[in-house]
Amino acid sequence: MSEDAALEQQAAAVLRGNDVGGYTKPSPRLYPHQWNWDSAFIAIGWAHLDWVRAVREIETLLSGQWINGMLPHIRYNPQVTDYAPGPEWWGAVPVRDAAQITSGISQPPVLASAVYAVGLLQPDLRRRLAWWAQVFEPLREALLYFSRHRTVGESPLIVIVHPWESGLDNSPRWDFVVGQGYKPSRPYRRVDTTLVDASARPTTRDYDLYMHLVELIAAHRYDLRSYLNSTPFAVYDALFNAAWYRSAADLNRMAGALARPRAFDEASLRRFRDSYHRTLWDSSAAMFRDYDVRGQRPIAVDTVAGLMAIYGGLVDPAGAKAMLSRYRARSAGTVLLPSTPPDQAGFDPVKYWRGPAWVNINWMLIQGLRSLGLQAEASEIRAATMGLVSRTGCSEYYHAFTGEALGGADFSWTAALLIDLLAERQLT
Ligand code: 2M8
Repeated sequence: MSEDAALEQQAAAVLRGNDVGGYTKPSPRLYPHQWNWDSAFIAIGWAHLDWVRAVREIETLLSGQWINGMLPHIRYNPQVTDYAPGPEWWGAVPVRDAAQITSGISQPPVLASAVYAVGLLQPDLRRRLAWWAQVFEPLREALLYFSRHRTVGESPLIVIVHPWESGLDNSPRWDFVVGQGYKPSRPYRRVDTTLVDASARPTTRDYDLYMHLVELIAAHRYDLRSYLNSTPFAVYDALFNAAWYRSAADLNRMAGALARPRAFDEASLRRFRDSYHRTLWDSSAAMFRDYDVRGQRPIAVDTVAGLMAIYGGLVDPAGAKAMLSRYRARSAGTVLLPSTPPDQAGFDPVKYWRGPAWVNINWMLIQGLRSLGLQAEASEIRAATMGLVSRTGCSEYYHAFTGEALGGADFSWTAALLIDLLAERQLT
């Protein structure tokens, strides 16, 4: 068997091992429920192995959609109790299907882009279009939720309200809030540090903030306008907003294929793109930075989130090349690409989103570079990513300097996106 075939088999076994029927656990014990952006990435992997199973993954995820369109970050499996925080922290949530139990915040909106990619992997045009037609409205509403309920004043940029919404939970970008010492009013438990070495997970101070924000947001029944003045955490996240923009563009592509009106008109997308540049671009860092909406100031911390405009299609090829080469120069001596460059205060090569390399982030950059026609740059990151996984397996993340496997083992999005990268290699 060739090395690629063996890798694919290994990755497929990870997905099958984490498959609980309707959804795929991100990892066997650490993350037993269904996560929003995980399932989007996971569906792309499934689409190569079993297209019907990919569709099922997304259907199950969409069954947790709220009345207002929000797609929560966790859809809880009621049979599972060894994850914290459990649903009791979120209280009653307005899910369309009252039988579903979810968290009360969202995650980077990559789903519409994943649905576009999964659809393209269905060669039967009628089946592809029939499925896109079925999920089009829920996807549009999931994106519109942010424009309707998560914007402030005139800006079309989207406010995230919890570090968990960023997907990059303990990124040094959020240290300015962690440092303020917020704590929840009630004791809470942690399961993660009983499963993974605490040195590779967020700190107690991080979790104190996470649980404080859960209490605050739940107490205000998930209405940003009601708690905006009392939350310390309301930010324009560069990755989240880039993901929204790419999803909006991909939904428009699906609308085109379905001969329907566009989901988002040109003028509103242009306004979004202009605001993204005006509010988030930092010329000294040569990348985008997040913005603290409460403090009305940019967050002067550089991480890989600042490159995600490449994934979003928010920069031109020359801009993308310049951003990437600057980031890579700052990351000399690391594996590709660290989640935080080593010269950034707060960098830690082991700790979760503070330095280690992640396959989903690399994969997103590869997609963006390819869309911009930067094939050589995309190929280099793709080879490095496949190298990381082939050396140490489908891990959650990888040590920024050594590539050592860290976090949860048998990690689903790593497996799924590896399958996608392997398939791309066969094409080229
Ligand atoms: C991590 O986040 C969860 C909370 O949502 C956790 O630490 O328990 C993050 O890496 C997040 O981006 C990811 O979606 C989730 C499941 O893989 O794990």
